[in-house]
Amino acid sequence: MKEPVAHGQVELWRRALAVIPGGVNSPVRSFHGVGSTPFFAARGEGPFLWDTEGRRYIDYVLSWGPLILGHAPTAVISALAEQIGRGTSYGAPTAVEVELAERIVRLMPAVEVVRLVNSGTEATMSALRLARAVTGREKLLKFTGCYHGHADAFLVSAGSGVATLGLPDSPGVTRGAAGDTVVVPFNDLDAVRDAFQRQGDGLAAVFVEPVIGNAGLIEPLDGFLEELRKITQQYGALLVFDEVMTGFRVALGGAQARYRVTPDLTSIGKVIGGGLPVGAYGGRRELMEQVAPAGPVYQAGTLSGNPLATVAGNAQLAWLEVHDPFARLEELAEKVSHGIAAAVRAAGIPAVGTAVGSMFGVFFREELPRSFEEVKTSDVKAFARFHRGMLERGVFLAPSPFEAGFVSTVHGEEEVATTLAAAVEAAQEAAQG
Ligand code: KE4
Repeated sequence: MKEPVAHGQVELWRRALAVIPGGVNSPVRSFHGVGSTPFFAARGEGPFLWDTEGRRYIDYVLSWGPLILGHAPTAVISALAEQIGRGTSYGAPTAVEVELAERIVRLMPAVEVVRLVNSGTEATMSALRLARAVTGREKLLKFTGCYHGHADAFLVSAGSGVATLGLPDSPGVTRGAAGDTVVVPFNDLDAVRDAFQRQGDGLAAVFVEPVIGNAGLIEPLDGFLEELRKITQQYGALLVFDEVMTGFRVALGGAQARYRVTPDLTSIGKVIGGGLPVGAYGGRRELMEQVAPAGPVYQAGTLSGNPLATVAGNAQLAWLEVHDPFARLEELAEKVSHGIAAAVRAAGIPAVGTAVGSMFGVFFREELPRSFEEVKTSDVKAFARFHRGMLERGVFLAPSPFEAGFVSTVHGEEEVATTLAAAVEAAQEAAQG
């Protein structure tokens, strides 16, 4: 493997490594998943990101999902500019957080009441506590390849950063925490039924990314989500859709609207904050009204519902609600994923592409994977070489074969053409090893 791409930012990288673990504030940003080192971002505008050396990249990471309107969209920036002069946080209720909650309730079919928090991790962690409280049970079932944030109970064969870093379960997660988590392969209903037959009366909830975005992009097989709904109802467990990534990304109302399956609880994040720190969990009224101070299940947060995150999220969701761009976004995501896969196959490397709404995946393997186990048979080394080649040609793909890609409303035909032209060259280079 060639030396990591220095991007002329070696000094910044040296300083970062001296004072931040691994030089980054979130592992997947380290480019460890592609055996390289990251560039340092300096500015974003529309579909583009610039590094501190002035190199421009067409950005398909988009802050790992939040920037569905692209970088610095007028709607979001003007809302923030108006708010910032009135202060950044009040520690008191605001009208704008009520407006954001009302919008989420209006748009997500399964959400009647919602609590805003500060990250997807907080959202899933709180949803799990609530599920355990209302069912009086302790265990949860999750799927390999699904990443639900870094709360202890979920860091058991998680996808995303953990899988990318090859840490099937993290040190520091206690036996007690991990022991309450049952993990089965995605799309494997026999394994789900078997888990419920063995310990159904102890299972509080099934957590699932309804479309996995943390193992590349894996769609549910026909009927999978519907069956999860039936099995959980049969055993009195809650069904929790982790829509932190799919929410307002695979459809205006998220996966629950796209697949018409109604979970009991939903965790969301990313898009609803317009790029500012945010998360939320919500669901059926009788469940959510168990959350303090309405009920006994404690959860809190200094900056939850923060006025900057809520004005940004409101502005972004309002734009989506008025324009509903999802049909066009899916066409764009299809073009990019299938075009990249075709370029890679033409260079002699097996590859296949897929898209769901504004999310896409490209796997360096013959067939579309139905589970994380299948994703792991991809040619990750060829992907790493391809990723570097694309970066050198000004295209920023997620620096891991276990992540999804994202398009925005401001990615146009020109950006797609540039991307696919770069893919032809980068694939031929990658094929030479
Ligand atoms: P955060 O705590 O990172 O806001 O959200 C955790 C989370 C929960 N659920 C799902 C489905 C998620 O995708 C995430 C976070 N996604 C990763 C991307 N694979 C965030 C990127 C990162 O970890 O830096």
